[in-house]
Amino acid sequence: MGESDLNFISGRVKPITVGIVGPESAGKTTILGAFYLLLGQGALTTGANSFSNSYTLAGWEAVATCLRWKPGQPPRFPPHTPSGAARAPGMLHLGFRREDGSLRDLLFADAPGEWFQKWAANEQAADAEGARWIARHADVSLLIADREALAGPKMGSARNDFQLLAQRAVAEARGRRLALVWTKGDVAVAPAMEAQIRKAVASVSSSVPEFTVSVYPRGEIDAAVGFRELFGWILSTKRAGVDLPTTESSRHDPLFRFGGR
Ligand SMILES: Nc1nc2c(ncn2[C@@H]2O[C@H](COP(=O)(O)OP(=O)(O)OP(=O)(O)O)[C@@H](O)[C@H]2O)c(=O)[nH]1
Ligand SMILES: [Mg+2]
Repeated sequence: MGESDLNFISGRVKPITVGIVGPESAGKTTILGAFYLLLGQGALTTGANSFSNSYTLAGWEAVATCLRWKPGQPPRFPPHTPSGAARAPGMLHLGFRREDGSLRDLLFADAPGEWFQKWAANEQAADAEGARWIARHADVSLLIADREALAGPKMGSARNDFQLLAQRAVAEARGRRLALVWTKGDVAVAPAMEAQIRKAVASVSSSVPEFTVSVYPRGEIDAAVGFRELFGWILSTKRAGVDLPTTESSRHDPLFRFGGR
């Protein structure tokens, strides 16, 4: 779904847009594929939010198909998300019906990590338009910390890149919801490194929630648990109400001040 298709959804009620912000190969598309597979099993949400509809089933199938077990073929990871010429990110839609009958639309932006790397280095970079769009429009941002990169041979530069991206994302979120999401939770990371990553996020706001996801079970913990917790938090997003001025507002209204002519 592209930017111009969004009218289908936003005509009804403004959807909640979720931006997944992280470098290349950080596991962003895998999160979306896992959400979709769990949705198909009825295991993503509870009865309080039941799946209603999606305008982008073909798109969801495209991200999740690699992760599925097929006869004679074990699951693979999704291919690298191409940056291509498109300037706005591809959007994936899910609609949920709540117990009170109301609908809630979610839009997930699956952007290539390259965009965010360019955006982190230079906010005004010409080829970071997609990252800027996400930062501007996301009601919820998932800031991705790739545990594999933070434990690998290039952990120092992965940490520096994260700090830069976190700074940019936190500044841009300006009060909107932001979570720190550790991907590849099956990979061990040095506690000192974990602390530095948390510090990079907490320097601006101390109440950033944290989630850990992995496609592999971790000990006793089922792999689905992390994805489900993350999705539950996303679904609990409420749109901030509009504060209309209440005090003596009628006095400022030209009609009441000057009367009709
Ligand atoms: N160990 C482990 N590796 C994972 C996990 N999830 C993803 N990976 C690895 O990370 C790679 C990249 O995952 P993607 O989901 O394609 O990453 P992405 O952030 O969408 O990457 P771009 O599209 O290039 O920006 C995969 O090919 C896997 O090798 C996980 O839960 N555990
Ligand atoms: Mg991707």
